[in-house]
Amino acid sequence: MLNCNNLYNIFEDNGLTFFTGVPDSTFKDWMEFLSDKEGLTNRIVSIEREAIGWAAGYHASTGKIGVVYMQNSGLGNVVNPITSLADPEIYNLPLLLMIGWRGEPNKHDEPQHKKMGRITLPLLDVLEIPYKILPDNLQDAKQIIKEMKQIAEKRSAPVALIVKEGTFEEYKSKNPIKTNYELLREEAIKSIIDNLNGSEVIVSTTGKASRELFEYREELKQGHNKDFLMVGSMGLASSFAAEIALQKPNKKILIFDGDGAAIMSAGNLSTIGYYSPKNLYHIIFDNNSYDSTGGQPTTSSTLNFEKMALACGYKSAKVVETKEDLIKTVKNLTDLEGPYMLIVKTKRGARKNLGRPTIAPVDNKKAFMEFLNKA
Ligand SMILES: Cc1ncc(C[n+]2csc(CCOP(=O)(O)OP(=O)(O)O)c2C)c(N)n1
Repeated sequence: MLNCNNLYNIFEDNGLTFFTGVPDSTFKDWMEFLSDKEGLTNRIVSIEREAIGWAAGYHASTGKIGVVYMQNSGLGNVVNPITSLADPEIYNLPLLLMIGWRGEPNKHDEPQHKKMGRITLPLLDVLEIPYKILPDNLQDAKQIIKEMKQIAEKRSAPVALIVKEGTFEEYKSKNPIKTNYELLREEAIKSIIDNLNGSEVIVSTTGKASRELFEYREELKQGHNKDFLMVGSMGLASSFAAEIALQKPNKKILIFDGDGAAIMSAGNLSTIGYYSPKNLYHIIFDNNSYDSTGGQPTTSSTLNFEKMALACGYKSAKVVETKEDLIKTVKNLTDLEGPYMLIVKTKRGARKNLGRPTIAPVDNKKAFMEFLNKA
């Protein structure tokens, strides 16, 4: 395993002190280290493709190479800017991609990572991006990082380091960011479920929100057919739910979203406002962080979701910070005209023993469609 400080020294020796990207649990410790370390720049952004723009801007203004980190699920999001901005046939911009390898073949991982895990290296081949796996010992890592940096420089084009799970030694931030709200996301989810009438459809976002919803339904023995657990495709819960709301005007459709996922698909708030489904209730659990990948900050602390929703054409929006206020609001939530946004301020964090959905995504979809299409 690599000690984060020692690894950073290698980056620094190679002039690599600018980092940007969307977090991944593969480099949770590395991200905590970057947040503590002085003398570097770390821009945590809202979607991977945006990070290519930040790193390209960094190169244009300094002549130096930026490091762009992402989970391999974000690789699809960067294909366009890689081929149309950084590519040697276009602007010829050097970048060092650091890609977390979820779903590595022959290792156990969640269903949504399997395909991308299998095609990560072939996809880099197709994109004509030279890559190496980041070794987990310092001596080899030093050699590979130097080599990849030189290739990026020589070709003035993107190169990639593939990061396997378990590459980094544990690192705990000395200044963890605090969110001083009453509720945890899981408590908020439970309060909402307890105060709905039970006929509502719920589309829940990527990460721990879906896992918590699944476990609570298990505990209550309610089945899962009214819930669509969007385990991958971060940010798409809102568009998926909005179309269902338009197609099924007699059903009440709720979105359980994260602040990170909502910001990742911020454009969709405007699309929702434009098509304006009256039966859509967009609930955002705003913990100011990408909690599911280790609690790295999102930009929600300087963003006003309520104003954003109204500016995008939602009928109304409200922020709640306490359990009491949440329960009061949920009791008659679906009597209101949508699209409606409810922002629930929550603390970071989740239970250590939180499980994962035990139903296959395709079975979840089948049961969900049966429920939706019942008269
Ligand atoms: C395209 C893409 N990039 C990154 C990830 C990794 N990822 C999974 S969950 C998550 C954090 C989600 O944050 P948020 O929506 O705020 O919800 P929270 O975890 O805080 O409940 C991230 C970054 C992903 N699944 N897909």
